[in-house]
Amino acid sequence: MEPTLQAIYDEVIAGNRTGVEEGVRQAVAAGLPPARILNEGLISAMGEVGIRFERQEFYVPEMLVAARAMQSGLAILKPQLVAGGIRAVAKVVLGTVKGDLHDIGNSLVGMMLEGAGFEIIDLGTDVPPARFAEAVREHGAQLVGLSALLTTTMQSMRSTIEALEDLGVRGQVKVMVGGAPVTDVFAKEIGADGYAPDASRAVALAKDLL
Ligand code: B1M
Repeated sequence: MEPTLQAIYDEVIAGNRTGVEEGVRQAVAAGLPPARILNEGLISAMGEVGIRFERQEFYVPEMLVAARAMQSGLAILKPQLVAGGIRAVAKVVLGTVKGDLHDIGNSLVGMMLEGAGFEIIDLGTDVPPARFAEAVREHGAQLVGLSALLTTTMQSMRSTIEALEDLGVRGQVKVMVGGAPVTDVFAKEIGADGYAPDASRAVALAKDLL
C-alpha cells in the first residue's frame, strides 16, 4: 500500500487522532484522490478494527477511539468529498435507526449525497421511527435514508417505514436503506424502495429513485 495511506490505516487502528489528521493532510497535499484516502486509508482500517473486535483482540473502548480518529480524518476530507455540490437536487432526511449508535457510515452517505447536490437533514443516531416521519413532513423531503449496523436494530427500519405510513407521508418519499447487515432481500421484505451497499452507490441509488 502507498506509505501515506498505510500510515493513515495504522493510525486509525491505533486510535491516534492527531496521527490520522496529519496523515490525511499529507495525503491531500500529495494529491492522492480523496476516494483512495477514504477507501484504502480510513474505511479499510475500520474493517480491520471490526475483525480484531470479533477475535476479541479489541474491545469497545478500542473501537471507540478508532472511530473517533477516523471521524477526525473524515472531517478533513469532507471538503474534497463534497466539492462540486452546488444546488439542491432534492431534500434527504438521513439517520441511524433507533437503538443504533453507529454514525460513521451514515455521515459518509450524507457527505457523498451533499457532494452530489442533495440537501441533507441529518437526524444523527438512535432516531425513533416517529422522528423520521415528523422530519419528512416538516422539511417536505423527497427521500429518507436509514442506516443500521446491528442485526438487532435492522428491525427498526421496518418500524420506521410503518411510522411513515402512520403519519400519511409514505407516498411522498422514497426510502433507501443501508449498513453492513442490510441486504437487498431485507430491503424488499420491509417495503423499502432501494438498498445501497456503500456511500457512492447510495448516491447512484438516490438519483435513480428520484
Ligand atoms: Co460496533 N459493531 N458495536 N461500535 N462496530 C460493529 C457494527 C460489529 C460488526 C463489530 C463486530 O462484531 N465485528 C458488531 C455488530 C454485530 C452484528 O450486529 N451483527 C458491533 C457491535 C456488536 C457493537 C456493540 C453491541 C458492542 C458492545 O457494546 N458490546 C455496540 C452497540 C452500540 C449501539 O449501537 N447500540 C457497538 C458500539 C460501537 C462503538 C460505539 C464503539 C463504535 C461506533 C462509533 C461511531 O460510529 N461513532 C463501533 C464501531 C466503530 C464498529 C465497527 C468496528 C466499525 C463501524 C464503522 O464505522 N465502519 C463495526 C465493524 C465493521 O463494520 N467492520 C462494528 C466504517 C463505516 C464507513 O462503514 O458503517 O458499514 P459502515 O457504512 C458503510 C456501508 O455499510 C454503507 O455505506 C457506508 C460507507 O461505505 N452504509 C449505507 C451505511 N449506512 C448506509 C445507509 C445507506 C446506504 C449505505 O442508505 C441510507
